[in-house]
Amino acid sequence: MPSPPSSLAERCRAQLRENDRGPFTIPSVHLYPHAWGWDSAFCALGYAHIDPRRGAAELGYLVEAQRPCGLVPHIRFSPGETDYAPGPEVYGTAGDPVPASTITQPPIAAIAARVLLEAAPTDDELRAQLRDVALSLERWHAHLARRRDPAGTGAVAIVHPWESGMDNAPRWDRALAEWEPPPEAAFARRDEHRADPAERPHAHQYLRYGDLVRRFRETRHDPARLVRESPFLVEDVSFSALFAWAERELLALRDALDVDVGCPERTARAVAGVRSLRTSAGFRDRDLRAAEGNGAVVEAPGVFELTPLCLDLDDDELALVLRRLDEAYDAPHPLPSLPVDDDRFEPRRYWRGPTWVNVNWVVIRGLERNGELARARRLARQTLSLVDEHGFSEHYHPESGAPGGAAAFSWSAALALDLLERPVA
Ligand code: 2M8
Repeated sequence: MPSPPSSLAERCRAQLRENDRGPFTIPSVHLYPHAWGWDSAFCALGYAHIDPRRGAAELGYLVEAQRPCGLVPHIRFSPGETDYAPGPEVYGTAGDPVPASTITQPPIAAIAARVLLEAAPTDDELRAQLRDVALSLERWHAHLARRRDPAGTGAVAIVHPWESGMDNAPRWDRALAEWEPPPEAAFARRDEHRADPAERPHAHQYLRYGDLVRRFRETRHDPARLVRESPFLVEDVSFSALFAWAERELLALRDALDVDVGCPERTARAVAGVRSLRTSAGFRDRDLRAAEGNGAVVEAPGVFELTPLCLDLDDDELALVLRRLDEAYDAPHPLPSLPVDDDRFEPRRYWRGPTWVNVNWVVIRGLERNGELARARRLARQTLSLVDEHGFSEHYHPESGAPGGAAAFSWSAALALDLLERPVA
């Protein structure tokens, strides 16, 4: 007798198990063989509904790679794994005790830690694990507040598009065009052998990604020099919004775990930083290296502009973000990463059009927080049917729903599981 079809929740659990490499979870066997910062934190949110201690271990593995300055790297490299570029030799960390990249990614870990704790609040072993993690997160958050706010606005400035997690989004096009890298900055790509080049960033973007990493290696990863010398320095709306949310969760962990982390003034500053990025068109990044003057607004829209929903918005702010959500990000399979009527919209190319489960998850939780329950439920339903019908893909065509990028992708499974297990109220 054929076995009955498994439920979506069972398939989510099985996908995470399949990508589980013991101490960490690979984003996908097809393209990403190491531990990535925000991917691991999203996976931990899924493990909250399978085995919270396993989720805490995922965060523990990530923060073990913390740099002396407090930065938690965006990649912790797996020893002996060479099928990804750039590897630790390009970052100049191959000889380190824990080879890792030297740039970061949106700090989701505190958000995941809070959900893990809520899953098993009286588990002493879990609490001990999370206490250790929280202390590392405190150093990371303090680093971001101190080192990544060169304009003193409270918004977080990133030094590389990879730090946003939305690598080739149009929002970075102008800033990347501001300087000409030498041809020797190129490194041999490995992604195009394993994925359709029509879904990946262009060579001119990779040349700049490589040039930034090369320059950072030359600064010997001094955090002050990184910010002073990087030709790319942009206050990032989504990074700043997620940081402000993570700050709130770190404060909650302080009370719940009785551990010395979090700082209300720092959290308030992070929130003010996001608010400072508001324009009449919507929330927009600010380029601190723009030729036309320090602090020029980056006019390019993108789904990142909805992420301030994870703050407690006032009525005007909420109305602005909801207007943008309804007007610009409607599609048969929302949310497109770029408005479909934008000239640069490419429905299959990575962060220039496809729908991403992690962004949907942030927007759903933000709508929920701001009392927009009907919208939150609708987007959760649409997101769950997308993964149910098309599998755990890295991203999806916003018009047809067709899967794109790497298959068997961890965060699509982990976050679908979270939406199933913690349904919108
Ligand atoms: C993508 O980024 C990496 C570089 O960090 C890459 O293209 O090789 C992004 O989608 C990023 O957000 C994600 O964390 C990473 C792994 O899934 O892949």
